[in-house]
Amino acid sequence: MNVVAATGGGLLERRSFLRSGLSLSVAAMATGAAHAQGNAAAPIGSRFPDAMKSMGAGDAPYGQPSPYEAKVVRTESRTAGFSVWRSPLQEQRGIITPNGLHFATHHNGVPDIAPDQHTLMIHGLVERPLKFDMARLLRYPMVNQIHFLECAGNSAANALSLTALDHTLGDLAGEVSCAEWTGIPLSYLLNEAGIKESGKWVIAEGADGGSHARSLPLSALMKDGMVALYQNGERLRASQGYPMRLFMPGWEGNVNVKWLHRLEVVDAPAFTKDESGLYTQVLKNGQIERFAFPMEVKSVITHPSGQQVLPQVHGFYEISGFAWSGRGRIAKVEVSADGGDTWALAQLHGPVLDRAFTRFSIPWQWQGKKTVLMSRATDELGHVQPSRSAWKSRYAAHSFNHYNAIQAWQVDKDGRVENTYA
Ligand SMILES: Nc1nc2c(c(=O)[nH]1)N[C@H]1C(S)=C(S)[C@@H](COP(=O)(O)O)O[C@H]1N2
Ligand SMILES: [Mo]
Repeated sequence: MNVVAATGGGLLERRSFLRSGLSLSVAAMATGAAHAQGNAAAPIGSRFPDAMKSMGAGDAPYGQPSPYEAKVVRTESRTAGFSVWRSPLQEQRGIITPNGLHFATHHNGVPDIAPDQHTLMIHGLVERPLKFDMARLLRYPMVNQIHFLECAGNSAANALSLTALDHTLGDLAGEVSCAEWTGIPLSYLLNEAGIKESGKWVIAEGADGGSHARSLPLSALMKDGMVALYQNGERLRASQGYPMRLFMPGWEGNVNVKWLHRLEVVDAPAFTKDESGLYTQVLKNGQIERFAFPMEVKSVITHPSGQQVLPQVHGFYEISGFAWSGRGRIAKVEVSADGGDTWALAQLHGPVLDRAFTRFSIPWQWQGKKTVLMSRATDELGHVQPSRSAWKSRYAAHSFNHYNAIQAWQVDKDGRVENTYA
């Protein structure tokens, strides 16, 4: 890939790192021995680290993260029964969100549902109303698909706050995750029930306290909808809708009804509270935008990102992050290390999947100056992430759903990284 070598902000051609590791980039700079020292490998010590000298501990029936990673957790914000758990995106590599770190939004808490008590009902404008218990559902053929899931309200703070809040990436934009979902294509179940001519929409309802419900176009459900039963190879977490949820790849989180127990085929949307109140947007001209299902193209740099501190002044760093689009694959990600004056193409790390996180990276020679890092993703349909001001010009001042503007990080002279509006 051809990347502009050393753009204004010190972005490098990808191969420059592969040739020489961390040291050359530093040595090549006329910054003196002190910095090269900082990058040198530690001296080789004893061949026998302490852990080799005794018997190890026992293990647990269900594996847990290392106790040394105990700080890598979701963070909660809660108003009455409504709680949001944001994923610490800045701690993650690769593209799969570990199940324990998957973000979550619960409008009425997490219901306790025993699978042998739970059923899925399909009724309404169908030839044969059906009720499936778990044992029956588990016999259907299933598909495995890796997809992101993003709350429509992700990044609301950046949409609403007049000044950029100094938060971590997870706290700013952690209402998105990416997992392998395994389940039954909804078309199998709907076809078995037999849709009547007049059936055009489906109301999906969850078995939680607030009767969470959304209306979805039947045609889209037949094409893409899944009743998801597994998440990254194990049964869904309670937090994600155990024992089953609706999954619609690329669509706003809210329609992915958790603890799914009922699908009613109808001829028109129901205008439930969840779609008429919370999950609509007001446009600049005052018009209401509703049923805006797909999440738009977006990207975030995971490192360096908010509240991280670059461990040494001047030197080599990898800039890396996630890009995703609810409309298809990521085509390219550009990175700027000078506040948007110049841009260079980042490397996309495969697999580049449809409606999934794509990992990107680019080497960077930080020159020790105050600067602003940004990433800008483009999807295969040509949609490009807008600037914050372009995004704000489309929506009313108090609108915050579907925020996908470019995330900018200011790097201070002392290496501290902070959210900024560029
Ligand atoms: N039954 C039910 N389904 C629900 C919700 C809920 O509160 N109840 N929250 C929705 C919202 S707002 C989002 S963003 C996604 C979040 O899915 P997750 O918690 O698995 O990340 O679930 C959706 N499905
Ligand atoms: Mo959401």
